[in-house]
Amino acid sequence: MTAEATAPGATRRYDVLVVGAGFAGMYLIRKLRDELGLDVRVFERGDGVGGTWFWNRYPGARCDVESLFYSYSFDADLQRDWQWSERYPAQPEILAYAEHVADRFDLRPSIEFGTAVTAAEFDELENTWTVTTDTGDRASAPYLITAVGCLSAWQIPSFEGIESFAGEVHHTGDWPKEGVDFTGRRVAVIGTGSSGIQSIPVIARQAAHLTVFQRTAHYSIPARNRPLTEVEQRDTKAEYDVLRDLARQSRAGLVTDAALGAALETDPLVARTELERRWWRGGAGLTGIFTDTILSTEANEVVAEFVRGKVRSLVRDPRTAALLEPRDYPIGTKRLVIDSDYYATFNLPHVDLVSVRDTPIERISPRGVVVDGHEYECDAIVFATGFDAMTGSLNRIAIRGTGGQLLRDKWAAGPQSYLGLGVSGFPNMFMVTGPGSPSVLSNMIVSIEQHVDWIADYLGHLQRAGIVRTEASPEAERDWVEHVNDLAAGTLLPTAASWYMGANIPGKPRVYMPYCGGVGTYRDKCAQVAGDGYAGFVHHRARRGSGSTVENDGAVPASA
Ligand code: N01
Repeated sequence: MTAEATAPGATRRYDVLVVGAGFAGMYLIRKLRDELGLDVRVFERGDGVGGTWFWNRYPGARCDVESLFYSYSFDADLQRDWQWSERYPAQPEILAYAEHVADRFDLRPSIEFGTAVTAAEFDELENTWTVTTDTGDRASAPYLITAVGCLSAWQIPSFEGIESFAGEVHHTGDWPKEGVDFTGRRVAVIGTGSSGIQSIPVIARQAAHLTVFQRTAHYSIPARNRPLTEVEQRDTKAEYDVLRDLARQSRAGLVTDAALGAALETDPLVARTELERRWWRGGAGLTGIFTDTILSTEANEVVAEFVRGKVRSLVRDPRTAALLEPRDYPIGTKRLVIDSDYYATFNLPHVDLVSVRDTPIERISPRGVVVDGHEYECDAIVFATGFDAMTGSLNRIAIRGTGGQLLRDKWAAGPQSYLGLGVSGFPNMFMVTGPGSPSVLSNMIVSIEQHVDWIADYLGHLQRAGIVRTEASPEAERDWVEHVNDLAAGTLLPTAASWYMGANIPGKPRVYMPYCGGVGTYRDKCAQVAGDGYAGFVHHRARRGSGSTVENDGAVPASA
């Protein structure tokens, strides 16, 4: 099918509208356009592909998933041909990979760059979605797929006086393309999550002086990043079929070492040896060492205290070390950070740490950051203050479903979805890695591929069956939300004031948003739903004349 020719200003018609051209939007084009033959239109607010990796160009930006696995698996030639240079890929290399994929599969003609979707509305008579963009254009299609990313709506806290600051202001999630030169300048970094921890050592190498403002000390593990050898690449690629499959069935979309067992039942010497081994190997394997790290406070403390010991040995000044020791939440309940030289950076004479845990930032002055009456002068402020995660990028679009209901209103008390894929009251709309799916708790590319494959299979099914409208049933959605909440409640995960909980945004409801039951289990559940004729979705078939008939009532229980 092709878009109908339209007069200027008229609504253009397609088969599928997609919001976002990150890894999800790009694979959607490949799947829906090239395999199903659908006319797909993607709207992307950036002027290039890559999503997260298009925007997050801050110094030191690097993925915490190993490059050989942070890559698409859908095309054997692509995964064989592309050469990664390092164990953990840096942002420029990931962006180059995204651009290569866009060129290789000729994806760009399906994308409208520099175009943000501001509104999307479902027409109940026509069973179509119409989107409006910031350029005033309108386009409509039977299906709307959001591929907006989970960490795209960056946020700067509303500090008093912020607009009075005379120097430069940057947010890590909206970094200038041309880069920023901090040579000889006094820099303040506010925030010590993944973005802060990755950028601080690199900024420190340039800046004349660096002041880091830390509210919560986070757990950070050395990445031990290094160049990849030819042999590693060749051998991994030879085994890709098996390894990718294991990743798809795993907990986090990664091939990892098995756990030793429960922490308190493991011989302390064996436990310590394994903790050391994983620390020295680097990467995120530390929290997976015990089966109960995320389930029991005592077990968690074994790993947490091990990391604190490392902080004490890496940071020479005992007062600074004490501030950097993470104590405010169980390890693994906020995103574990993978760093390069983070703790050692605080041994440099021109780097200072200011704790704003007990005395918050008072205001921003024309000359710097004011805490407890003291003005820390600087020439530039880097806000590494994170994102309105998971729901922010969806809620900023006025998405209206049946009865004119706004998605952001429906989600006022927290996101509700069926499988993180569909939302009751929002027919023919699918979310890639939406809240209620493993998404941010997993290797995102594994989860993206699973969602896109599932959605594509479903669209194929709908077409073949002559179904014109599908929608998650309220019962299936309620059961799924309950299941997602129950799973989280059985762990330590909701105990941290994390962005997973919406705790970083004032006024945002505190709900544990991702599904924490594991990628493999979730995948099986989605396959089971499809196998049961898309149980939990209500289907309407086309009928001659007006309206449509209901094929099923979606009442098949969404048991988990
Ligand atoms: O954001 P964050 P991020 N005053 O929300 C602090 C992914 N990612 O951009 O912890 C003072 O984690 C806030 O303090 P606190 C990854 O999933 C991945 O770093 O709320 N401080 C915190 O220290 C990650 O988890 C990669 O007390 C304030 C920081 O700002 C996610 O993106 C790299 C404050 C925000 O940390 C988000 O990471 C980068 C205030 N008023 C990002 N408000 C990799 O792949 C907030 N803060 C490696």
